[in-house]
Amino acid sequence: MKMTMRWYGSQFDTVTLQQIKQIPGMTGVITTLYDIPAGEKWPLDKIQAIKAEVEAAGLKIEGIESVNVHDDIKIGLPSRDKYIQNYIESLENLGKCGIDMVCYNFMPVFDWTRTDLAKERPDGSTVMAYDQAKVDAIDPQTFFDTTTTNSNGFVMPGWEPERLGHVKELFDAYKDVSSEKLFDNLVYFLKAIGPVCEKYGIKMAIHPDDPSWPVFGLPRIITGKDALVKLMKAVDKPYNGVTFCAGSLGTNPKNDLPAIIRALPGRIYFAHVRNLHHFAPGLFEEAAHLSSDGSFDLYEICRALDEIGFDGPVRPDHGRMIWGEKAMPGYGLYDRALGATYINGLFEAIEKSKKSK
Ligand SMILES: [Mn+2]
Repeated sequence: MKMTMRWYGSQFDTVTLQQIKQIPGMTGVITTLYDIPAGEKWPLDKIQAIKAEVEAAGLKIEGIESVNVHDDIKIGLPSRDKYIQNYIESLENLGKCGIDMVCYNFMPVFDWTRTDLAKERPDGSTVMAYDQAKVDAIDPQTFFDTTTTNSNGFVMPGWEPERLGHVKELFDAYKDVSSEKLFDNLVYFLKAIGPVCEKYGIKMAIHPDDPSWPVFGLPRIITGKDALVKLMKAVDKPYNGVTFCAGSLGTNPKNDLPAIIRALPGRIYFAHVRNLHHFAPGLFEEAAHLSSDGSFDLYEICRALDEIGFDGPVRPDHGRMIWGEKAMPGYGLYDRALGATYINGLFEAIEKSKKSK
């Protein structure tokens, strides 16, 4: 396991590489070219520049989150081949820089969805929260507008104003895309990028849908164990893998998180380890990482990862907003640093208890 933090680049992130470097056990970052819209090519010189910047801070780029997939690819429009070609060239440039893990998702229109970006908890910290009743009560455009105006002035990942300024058109474009069709389009995409992944040893790690059920009537297909196993079989090659995200898969309390990990030996390339607190089905808030603060057993999650021999990057994923910090919701420094330290402790204990047996 390699402990990492997501970092959006010095232009966009409130957290610096120097701060990340000072978190005990932190060896790398997961980054992206945040200003390149989905569908465009990633220029080699820009990748080289961010790589040099990260390495100058004594860290390593352990992977990319994300190279976003253009909606035309998800919808399966004839223009998808042009966008897939761009994606292949982006992977080629990443491969040339020795970057070999790419997280992506296949969620239509919206990326991860929350109805509250700063819900106050009794201790004064704020967290992102989800309430299905609120989603059911509003239309997608209003939902998009509220989310973007409440994000502290930050553009959140997957919520680009240029793209989501056309929410209605996007929804229209998806109206004939069933779950089956979306899945077929994903397989088409994965097969097309296979050769470049194999050439550079790039591991594609799909991020599960968040929340793990259809939102606003849009299909969601990466929702649990069966879906992930089905996708691994549909393109049964090492380059086709998974980002295990506890927070996303765990939005559905029926998902047994350690069982999902054990069902994917050798195919998990990246792990997002965090906690949620469930109040009722479809009603939850993000919690501190500690098992006792939420609904998940983080020890069992880390133990399952260790058991399948997972050796990829882990990141603490979202954190609470604490100590008066102002940052992109979920992506402050303080609580993610606390989370990383806790996760490191769990892995150390698992490692040592195995040796003592
Ligand atoms: Mn995640």
